[in-house]
Amino acid sequence: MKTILRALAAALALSGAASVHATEFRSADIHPDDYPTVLAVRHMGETLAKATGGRHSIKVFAKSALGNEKDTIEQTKLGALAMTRVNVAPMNNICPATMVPTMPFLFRSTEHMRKVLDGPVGDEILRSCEAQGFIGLAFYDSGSRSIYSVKKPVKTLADTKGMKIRVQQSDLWVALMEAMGANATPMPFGEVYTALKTGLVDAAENNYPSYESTRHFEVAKYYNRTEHSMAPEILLFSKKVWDTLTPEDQKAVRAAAKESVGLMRKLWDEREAKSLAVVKAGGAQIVDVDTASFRAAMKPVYDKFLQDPKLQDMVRRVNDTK
Ligand code: BDP
Repeated sequence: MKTILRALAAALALSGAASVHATEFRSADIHPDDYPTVLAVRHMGETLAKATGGRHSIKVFAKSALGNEKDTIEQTKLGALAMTRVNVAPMNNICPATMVPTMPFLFRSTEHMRKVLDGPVGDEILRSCEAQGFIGLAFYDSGSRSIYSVKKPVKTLADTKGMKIRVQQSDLWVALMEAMGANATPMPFGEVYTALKTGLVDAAENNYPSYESTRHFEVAKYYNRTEHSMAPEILLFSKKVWDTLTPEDQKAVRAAAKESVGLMRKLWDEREAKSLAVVKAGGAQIVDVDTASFRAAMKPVYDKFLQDPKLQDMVRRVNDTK
């Protein structure tokens, strides 16, 4: 797979030499066409086309057409793909600063999360991915994530003990679930429905829109409001492709990405409300949780993953953001 990707990257790099002419940047997403992240990147493409007199545009490949998030991150790094929209989780191992906004119970509210990600800490995290071959363009909302389970509800920390819970592919996420006493099973998003249905896992965790769009609510009907993380989405541009662009065009790409954040937030808020209604109508039970017991169990996660003083300082600044 790696060799094929490298060959593809080389071929594209050659054709990329002509990038002063019209370029359609390919961007990947695992979500369906009507999902807020896909709509927001399409909108970004329209803004970019206007700003560059049609020289640059974006084609979004939705529904995992170009692979799961780990694959598209790899392709973006190689320059075979210009952009990808992923959650910060699969970047945690690659770019450690992305662990900060993933940390459990870090943000106090949506407003707090948005303020931090719009400010200097957000910019530092985006910039920190450059050394790994990615231009971090923007963060998108992803609401808060909660555990949804097949057989029994989760009300306190005692209920997650021994539960097999699917997580995203990140060491931090594995530790987070282990701190809850659960057995973490990392796997790509597209495999979760079957894993829940066949009993490979007892539970998964996500926000309302993903719980709804994947129809996971049909197989895991208890949506337990643990709200343990607000890990945002991140928009990544390939450094390899970036370096072929003129400074003006780089500016236009950045501006178009930033401009799409406002629309994304509006679409997100609407979709959260709509998804909640859909899952409830579909039989999901929304369970209230003693979140204090979960919060109290998270210290080992902070201790293990925030040993770097730079990351500790970021968390302190997040906490100080009013
Ligand atoms: C969704 C994110 C998506 C992740 C997915 C997951 O939007 O990027 O891949 O969760 O849990 O909320 O894998």
